[in-house]
Amino acid sequence: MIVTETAEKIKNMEIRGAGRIARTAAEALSTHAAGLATGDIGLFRREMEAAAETLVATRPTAVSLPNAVHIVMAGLEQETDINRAREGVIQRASRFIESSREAVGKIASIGARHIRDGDVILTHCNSEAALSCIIEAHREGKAIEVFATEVRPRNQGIVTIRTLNDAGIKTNFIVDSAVRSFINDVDLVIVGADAVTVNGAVVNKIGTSQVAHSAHEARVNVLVAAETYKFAPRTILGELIRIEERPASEVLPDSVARTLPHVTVRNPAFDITPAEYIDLIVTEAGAIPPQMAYVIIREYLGWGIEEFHKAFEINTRHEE
Ligand code: RUB
Repeated sequence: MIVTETAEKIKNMEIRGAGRIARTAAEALSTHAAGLATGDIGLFRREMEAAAETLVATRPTAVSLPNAVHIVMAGLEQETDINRAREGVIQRASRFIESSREAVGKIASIGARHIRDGDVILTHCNSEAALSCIIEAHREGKAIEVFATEVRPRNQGIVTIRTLNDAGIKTNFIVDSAVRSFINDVDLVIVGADAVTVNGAVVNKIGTSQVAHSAHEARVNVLVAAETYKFAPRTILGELIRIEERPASEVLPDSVARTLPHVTVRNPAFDITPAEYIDLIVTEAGAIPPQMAYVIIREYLGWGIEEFHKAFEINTRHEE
């Protein structure tokens, strides 16, 4: 039940943002494992795998979700004792949730070092990791000012400006299309990530690549704040990150769309910013140039090649 409810909330974006999605999925797996009233290890494993698949299938782009599920499920296949299997899931989930929170704290202090006193920062969408850097710089006493975008169609910018306002940070709220008009007033762009590929490209909220392109043209640095579990191991095997396309009704009410039979609404939720438009990716393991993404995948996620293949198969099943 908890798995179905959580999956629904992730799908309808009641729970959103790559980090929060990952932690909530881990929590749901833990609660599910604790509540599975069976002494049969085979059945336990099958139920857990079905729950994992339900969660992973909710939103296809944020790699934090399959990575978190992979971490929580690791080793379950080899486990023969039901109690150890249950306990293992619960412990891995709790460790993941804790380390995810710690990661945001580390990113905040590393990211804040890249923000100077007097900087004007632009952010797009609502990223916990990106905002943590901005809030930490403010907490350290740096006089900063922020430009925050609206983020059509789901208006995550409202959540961002509430958080910035609550922190007492001077903030300008602008529509997405005003970024280029203001980019020359900006010293630094900071955004989050839903996925980072092996070649250092960053997948984030639709519009991020336009923001980064404008920043690149204006010689404004672009910093991405991303926990290591947002790096996408499967991209080593050439798998592309699937960009979620959400319902047309988020952009245009059905009543209007019905009157426009020749019009198709396109609503991709994310886009891809190439590595050359990104100056630095701040992870909990340190700030790296995007070209070093491979090192994070190898050293910090530490997935073996067999695991890549397995994850690849799971994903192919979802695509069918
Ligand atoms: C959210 C989004 C955020 C990243 C990172 O998209 O693109 O920038 O998920 O967020 P959506 P965080 O609203 O569609 O989920 O740093 O909080 O993990």
